[in-house]
Amino acid sequence: MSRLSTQSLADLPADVVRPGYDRAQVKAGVVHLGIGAFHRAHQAVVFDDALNAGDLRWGIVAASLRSPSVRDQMVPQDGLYTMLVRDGSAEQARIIGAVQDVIVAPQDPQALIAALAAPDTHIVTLTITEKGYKLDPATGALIEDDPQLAADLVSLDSPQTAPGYLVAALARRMATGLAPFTAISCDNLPHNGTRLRNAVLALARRHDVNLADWIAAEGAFPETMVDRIVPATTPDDIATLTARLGVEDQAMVKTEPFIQWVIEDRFCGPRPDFGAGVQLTAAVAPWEEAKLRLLNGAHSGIAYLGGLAAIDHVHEVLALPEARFFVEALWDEAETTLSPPPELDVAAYRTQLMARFDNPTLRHRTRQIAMDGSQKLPQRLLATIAARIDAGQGIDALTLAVAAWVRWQAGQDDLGEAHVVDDPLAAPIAAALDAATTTAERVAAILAFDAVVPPALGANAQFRDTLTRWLAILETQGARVALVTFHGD
Ligand code: CS2
Repeated sequence: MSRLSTQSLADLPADVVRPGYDRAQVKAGVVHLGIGAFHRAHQAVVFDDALNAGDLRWGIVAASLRSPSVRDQMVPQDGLYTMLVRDGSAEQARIIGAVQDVIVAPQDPQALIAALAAPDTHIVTLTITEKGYKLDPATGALIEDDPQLAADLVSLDSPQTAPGYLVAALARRMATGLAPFTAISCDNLPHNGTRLRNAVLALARRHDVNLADWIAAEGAFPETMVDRIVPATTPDDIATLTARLGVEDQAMVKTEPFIQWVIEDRFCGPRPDFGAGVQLTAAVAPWEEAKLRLLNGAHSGIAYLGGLAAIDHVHEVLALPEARFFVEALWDEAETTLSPPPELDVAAYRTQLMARFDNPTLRHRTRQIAMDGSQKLPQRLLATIAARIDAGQGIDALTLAVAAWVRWQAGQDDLGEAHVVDDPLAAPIAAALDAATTTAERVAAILAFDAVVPPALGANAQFRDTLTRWLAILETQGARVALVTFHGD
């Protein structure tokens, strides 16, 4: 079967939307670190919109920081891929042409540094997941004993981390008299721009104080909130699309109609005239907090409770009335901790979120969301719980979600089916839990795990007691009973 490519574009079915610009004329104004499905369905589409609007400065050179798989999917297709937008019934296909090249960083670190240091590069976007920043999830300090970061602290000749690449390239830009690029973190972290800036400045300072001062003065690290649900592509998705296109597209992504990118209006160089889906604002934090605590908080609760109950997809979990009740209750709790931006109608946002979760054609797997819980829980659930406790409020729903995460660490669902706990801290968390013999001891072990649970919260009796109660039910009776119990409470 031949592949999607520049050559096969003309033969695609008429209803497939194609790039409306001459790809040969496009300059690479963007370098992206961490080219996964989320980038292809979110930021790359925004830059593709800019190209379609006639501003040809915004092609993307993308990098994979680990494996060659995305390069092998995309380069034989001339960087082209299909974005399938599924709204629950209909499906729209659009070919995105913004990605010009994919570099596999470990195979060719110099190519990535050169792309980042190129005069045409004005914007660097990152989707490197929470763990890619090499910052402690609870405190935000650099994790100096992380082996890759430790290597970058010694030498940046062949960087190992995303902050390492940025510092190496910024050093070259300074040396060649270029301005820095605007570096935009697109990961689901509170104050993601500040975190990225902190990681870059801390690393730069260890190599060259002048460089760190120059980056601090001239660089820009806007805060952002990114939102679009992008389930991992399955072999079935590819087979169905192949039948529709008549050529195979190994790099396709599937997503929902909704897209939102709120960006702090702080650029140190050129940017496109952003179109649909993008809002520039002075204050991103209230947007980020609302999204993390409502969308992502509920997602994690659904993922662990649904995963334990052996339910594969988000919309299937929400087919249970007790699961819907739990999500609404979690939102009731989270909502009181927010200072939403004036433009955000929280009631309408919640209704819209439930409809997005219900989308039956997305098939978003609970196991995909369950990944990396230790990196996600602090901002999605634990900060919300701490705020509720400070305000003298109840934490029942939020804590049930945390208890389900703890239970997930045991590596078995309620039917006895084994799963891999995909998390950078899986081993130390498992060791701490294995050493405990009772529910109360397991709770104590988790509460003492200060890379995830802030010490003040770990010492709180209300949290400890609520967590113990839910974990006991999960351990003895499972997630379905816990949800029914919650409903009946
Ligand atoms: C999800 C997010 O996998 C996860 O942890 O909660 O990827 C979520 O789908 C996006 O943040 C939606 O914008």
